[in-house]
Amino acid sequence: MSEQFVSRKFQGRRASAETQHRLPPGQHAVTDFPVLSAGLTPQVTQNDWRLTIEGLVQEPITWRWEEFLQLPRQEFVVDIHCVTSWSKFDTRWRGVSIDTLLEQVTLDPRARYVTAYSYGGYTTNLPVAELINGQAFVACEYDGKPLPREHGGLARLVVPHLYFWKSAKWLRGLRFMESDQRGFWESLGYHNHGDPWKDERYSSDY
Ligand SMILES: Nc1nc2c(c(=O)[nH]1)N[C@H]1C(S)=C(S)[C@@H](COP(=O)(O)O)O[C@H]1N2
Ligand SMILES: [Mo]
Repeated sequence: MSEQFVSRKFQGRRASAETQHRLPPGQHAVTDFPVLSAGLTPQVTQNDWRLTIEGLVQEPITWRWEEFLQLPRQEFVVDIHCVTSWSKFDTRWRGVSIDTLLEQVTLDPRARYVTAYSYGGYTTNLPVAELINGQAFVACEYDGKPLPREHGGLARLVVPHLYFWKSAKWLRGLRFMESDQRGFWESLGYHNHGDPWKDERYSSDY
């Protein structure tokens, strides 16, 4: 009896040691998928949906839903980290890489920062360098199904290497700019960059 207890405890420790290297500081793993929204869930129909790239581009571009669905999609299996301290391993998405979207515009070389803006008014800011080269995508499927509304459907940004508030739900567009402009949470005291591995949670964490 006591031997079994000891060995089970030992296995538990080993399992957590295996996942420990995937947990950024101060995070714990969850198996459910919490919903975090700073307001009501916008109801955008497929007919009304648009995604725009604008700002420092030669010509802005807007996709309608059926045009967006024509773009090459990829599967992404990534760990996500919310600043409220939950992390979720191996989340499986399908979507369009930001690299694929950017193939269709000519970026002005001065474009160094992006504001991602959403239906409902949410915004978040990112350096261009952290959106490209396979680091970010616009997801329209989660776990083999259309992305649920509460998780950002019809489509959301996913930037897994930064805290999950940077992954704007109900994405409406990306605005490319020369200078950095703080988004919704960044203006309210959250860190401007938000790297979970550097524990960049609040503006005071510099
Ligand atoms: N448009 C929009 N995007 C958003 C948010 C939001 O309130 N509105 N919340 C952010 C935060 S704080 C987190 S942790 C994740 C939560 O995504 P989830 O609800 O799919 O877990 O979305 C981010 N993107
Ligand atoms: Mo969050």
